[in-house]
Amino acid sequence: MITLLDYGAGNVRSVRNAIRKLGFEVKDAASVEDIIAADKLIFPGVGSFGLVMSQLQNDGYVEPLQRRISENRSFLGICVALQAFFEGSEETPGIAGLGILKGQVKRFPDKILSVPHIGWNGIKLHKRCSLFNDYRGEKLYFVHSYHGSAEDVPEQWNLATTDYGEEFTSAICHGNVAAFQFHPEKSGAAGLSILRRFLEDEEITLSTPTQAGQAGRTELAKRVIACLDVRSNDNGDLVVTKGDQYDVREQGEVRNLGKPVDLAQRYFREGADEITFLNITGFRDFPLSDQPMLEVLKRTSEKVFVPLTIGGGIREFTDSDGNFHSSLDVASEYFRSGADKISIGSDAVYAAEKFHQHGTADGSSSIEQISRVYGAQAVVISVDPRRVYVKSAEDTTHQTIETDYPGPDGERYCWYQCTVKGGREGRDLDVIQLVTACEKLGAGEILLNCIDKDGTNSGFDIELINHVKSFTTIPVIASSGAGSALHFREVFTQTEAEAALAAGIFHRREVEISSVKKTMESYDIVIRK
Ligand code: 1PR
Repeated sequence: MITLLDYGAGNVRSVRNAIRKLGFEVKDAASVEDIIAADKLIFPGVGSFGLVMSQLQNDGYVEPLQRRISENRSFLGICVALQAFFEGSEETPGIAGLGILKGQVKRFPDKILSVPHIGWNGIKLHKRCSLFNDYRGEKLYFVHSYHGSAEDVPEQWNLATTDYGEEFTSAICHGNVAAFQFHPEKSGAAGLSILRRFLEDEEITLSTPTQAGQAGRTELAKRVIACLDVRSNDNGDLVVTKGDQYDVREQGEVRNLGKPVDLAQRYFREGADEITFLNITGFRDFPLSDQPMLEVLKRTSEKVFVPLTIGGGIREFTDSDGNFHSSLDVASEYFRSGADKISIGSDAVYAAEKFHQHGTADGSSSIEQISRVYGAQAVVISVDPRRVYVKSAEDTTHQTIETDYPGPDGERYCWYQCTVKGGREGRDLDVIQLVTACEKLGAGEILLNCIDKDGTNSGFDIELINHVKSFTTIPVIASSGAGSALHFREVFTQTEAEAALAAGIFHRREVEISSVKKTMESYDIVIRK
């Protein structure tokens, strides 16, 4: 029986599912006695440092946890739970951590790096540790903006480090206490093998320092993401569909390319680094009444152990009984159902318009609300832009680019207009206004679609991606237009995008994820194998 320290702040379902998948029962810690008596205790830290620590304070768990750790009793912390070992964090100054390790948790420098650090990176093990007996050096999944510095961790605790700009602490271990910055429950088979050792072994054994720490720098892989646009067809069945420039109907019928859970499982098996679900009619339906979508997420997270993002309908809503639901309520329901990140489309456009109108943030937008509780790394902005051609840059107040692909009347300039409601309505906001506002409001990643390219198989809009990349420091997922493995090479060699997403070519089995990765590797693009 494994005891889980869950205070309901995020996607703890995935950890629970991973433990069950490995054949163990899970029980929630409900009292101080549970923290003390637990045979094995897992603490999946989700949310901001301040939220985690104040929740522990409120529940009276700080002292029992410190005692458990000092007595070397079986404990595994994940992500923010590793950061909680330090004295404090730049994320929430003034809030004390557990103080087991000296020093402050720091933010990655976003002047020189894309922050958050999202994706699959390596680890350098500095000791032999039984938790890693079955580990074969695979990359593991990280998602965080803050980190413990390697130099703050004493030798007796230092287990693994990772490079992202600087060398940071990715695993600590002492006695039967361990904590990881990466997510074993989201790191595919490699992560599950580490988790299995923690669950199965009586004790953790640590031995002599290895030379591995002397090895070269670890590298963050470029991610390949499979996207499932989901909606009900005319019979009311939830199906994966795919449009051409957002038109998903063919001879009047919604195109049906498969069942969401089955397809997600297939992509997990085939090596997708992440899976994204977009509830494409979410802008008009109230998602919490859309139980099938929540069910899809719950069932997928039982079988798929890589990150899941869900988008569509993340906004505040008053239901037919007059009950108000904040966008945070909607997002929380998705997180509880197994989402690691939520993606906001239309509502991000409205928030950015308001931000530019008032010149400041007032804390009320969905982005701010969700980011405050779950952290920026859990908030993706899905952008649906389309090109608007102009004869010269002076013909518009919007940020233009000079394009190599002129418009219908030979126009050499264009700007990218943001749309809402699945591309149905264009707004007086350009993509740069959108991403700069959303970054300030607390978004952690941009899913950059392109209506002109969507479903065309003609390749990503490289000009758009470079345009956006030059204005933002948060990671960008290139999307729309992938037609071949070489298009992934193109996007990763001609832009700084951190990830590339495709839908149609994977659904129609025109290109396998493995061949995309093989092609990328042959051009020396770092991949997760
Ligand atoms: O506005 O917050 O409710 O979110 C709605 C979400 O649904 C947005 O993320 C929006 O992008 C998406 N969406 C709405 N309508 C459509 C549609 O297709 N009719 N899908 C739609 C957008 C874009 C991609 C697609 C790639 C790759 N799909 O994610 O999967 O373009 O396709 P390809 O590789 O086949 O070219 P809200």
